[in-house]
This record gives sequence, structure tokens and C-alpha cells, in this order.
Amino acid sequence: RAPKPLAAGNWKMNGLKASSSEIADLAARLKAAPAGCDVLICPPFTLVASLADAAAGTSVAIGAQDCHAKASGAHTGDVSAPMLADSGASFVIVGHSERRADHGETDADVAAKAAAVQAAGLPVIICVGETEAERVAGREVEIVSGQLAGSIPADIDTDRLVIAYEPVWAIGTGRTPSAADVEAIHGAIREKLVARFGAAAGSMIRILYGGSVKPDNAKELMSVANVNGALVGGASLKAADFDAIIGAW
Ligand code: G2H
Repeated sequence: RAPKPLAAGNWKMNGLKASSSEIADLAARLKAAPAGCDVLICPPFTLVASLADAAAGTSVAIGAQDCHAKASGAHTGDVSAPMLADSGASFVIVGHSERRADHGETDADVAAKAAAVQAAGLPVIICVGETEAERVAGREVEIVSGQLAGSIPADIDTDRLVIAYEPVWAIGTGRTPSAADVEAIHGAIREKLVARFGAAAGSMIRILYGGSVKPDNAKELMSVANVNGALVGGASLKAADFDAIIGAW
């Protein structure tokens, strides 16, 4: 048994109300040619509620890109996991390398956010990945193993856990690791998950690859062992491009 693949789009800080046409376009494409994977789009907070409404009844799920670790309180400008669930989000990404770099999020912060997502009843996508210097030094397995150990909270429900491996040097750069390198690191991640959660649960956790996934490289990357889907940034902004990536399954 293998996990059902997930194609997740991360719009990052892109998208205005007019972007709902991309969701309508994507939903229409998937109705005409159903996907062989689950399909998720994570717009900025401002669009979660309206896009969740627009996507209701289609095969496109809507998620969010981050949340606060607390459910409510005096945290100006922050958004909590229960608020996202209330807005129609059905997934939340936490620990993206841009959050870790731009906002100083630590593994402990990411673990607290992941626990908050699950406490709100939602599945969580936890992101990990090494920098270029760490890769050049041959430390990618050590770095990613440390991030997994620190960013997955103790009481995680593995049925609602997705891991996204995103090498920082491949994000938005057009560069990707070779299929052999992806196989090696995804295999190492799988080993860690099986060691921590046992063979049955650990082998069913989806491990997404992210970093410059495009229509022209998706098929090769998605056919690598232990790659159970994609986390797609730039190429998820246009329904036609994202649909072409979805065609990898
Ligand atoms: C990696 C990815 C989506 P892109 O951050 O999370 O972005 O596909 O633009 O490299």
C-alpha cells in the first residue's frame, strides 16, 4: 500500500480576489479530466475563505500557509488554526523555509504550530530542507533528520501528517536535485518516519518534494521512490501549469 499522492500549490504572497478565476479554471479542468492525486491550493490568508467557498463541491481543497501556535489572544496580526478551519481551510502548511528564514521560526516553533493545526482538527504539512552550504558540506541527511525530530510534535496523529522536503537552494531558482539525490533524501526521511512511528504508520505518511517543480520536470520527480506528491510554488499560480503538473499521476 502506498499513500495517495498530493499535489499542493503554495501561492506564497501572491493572489488577489481576481485569482478565484484560477480556482474555477482548475476545478473545471479536474472535472473534465479527474486527477490521480489529491489537489490542494494554499493561497494567502486574505483569500482562504473566499476561495474555500469558490472551491466548495469541487475536487480542489483550500489550505493555508502558516498559523499561530495559540488558538486566540493578544497576538496582533496573527491568524490561528481554528480561524483557518472556520474559514474553510482543510490543510495548513507550517515551517516553510521562508518562514524559518524571514521570521526566525525554530523547530520548536514549527512543532507548536503543527500541534495547533491538528488540535483544530486539520491535517498539517511540515516543511524541512537543507541550505546550499549544508548540501555542499554533505550534511543534508543530518540537517533534515534534526528538523524532523524537532518539528514533528510528540503527540502527532500520523494520519493527518504530511512532510514536505524542500531543499532551500532549489526554491524559486529553477534548479532541482537529481532524481538520485531526491531518492536518497526521501529514502532517508522515510527511514526516520518508520523508525519513529513504526512500519505501518511511517510508510503511509506522504512525503512531498518541493522546489522548482514545473510541468516539464514533474513526471521525473514524481516517479522517484518515496515521493508522494509535490509542493509547488511559482508553477501553482496558473491553473494550466498546475494542471500540467497534476498530470504527472
Ligand atoms: C518551494 C516551492 C513551494 P517553488 O518553496 O513551496 O516554491 O516551486 O516556486 O520553488
